Amino acid sequence: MCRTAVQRVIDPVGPHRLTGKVVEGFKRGSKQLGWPTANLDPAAFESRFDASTEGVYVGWAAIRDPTLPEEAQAVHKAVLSMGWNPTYTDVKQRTVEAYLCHDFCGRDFYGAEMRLMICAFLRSNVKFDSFDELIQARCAFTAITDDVEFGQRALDGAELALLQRDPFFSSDTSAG
Ligand code: ADP
Ligand code: RBF
Ligand code: MG
Repeated sequence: MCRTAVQRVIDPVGPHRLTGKVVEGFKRGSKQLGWPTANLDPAAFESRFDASTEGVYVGWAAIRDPTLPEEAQAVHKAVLSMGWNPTYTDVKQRTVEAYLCHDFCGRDFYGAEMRLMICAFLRSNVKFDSFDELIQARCAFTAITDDVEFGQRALDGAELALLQRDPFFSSDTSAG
């Protein structure tokens, strides 16, 4: 049984427009959790938020990589985590990492530019007891799975849906 209650809200923020390269992490998103997360280069966000800013958010994201099929380069729904991955003790750097709601068919896109618009806060990051125990792993898995489902529905709301067509995603310059 999962003992950590997870409550979600849809609290509009910003929106915050961030542009940066997709960098490598610990490779746990896809392998351990079942949800790959494109990690944004810290240079793109470090000066934008103070160190206490954390949480699970929803937004929109686009990957610029001409080697990807056109539909893969569209503006996708994104459910993202910002913070210190409190469940893990080896994460020493704050991450902004986004699951893009699109099937990239096994392709990765490390080094590509990601434009990420953070639109609403869903919940705080939770420190799960331990990832070594199956019961906690299942608990966290369920939490992220529910975030993705809840987040996708939240982005269908009129106010957040409109932001998918923000000029940020179509302009040649990436100033946020
Ligand atoms: P890392 O720890 O290096 O971020 P992950 O296991 O989190 O590794 O996998 C993330 C990588 O998987 C991304 O950088 C990207 O190249 C790729 N990827 C494939 N599909 C997706 C997706 N739907 N959302 C985010 N990243 C994806
Ligand atoms: N990490 C945590 O330690 N606690 C969380 O509550 C948490 N929630 C997340 C929610 C979503 C939607 C995503 C995409 C990630 C979340 N993470 C959380 C980050 C997770 O630990 C990280 O993606 C993996 O460690 C792979 O980098
Ligand atoms: Mg990742």
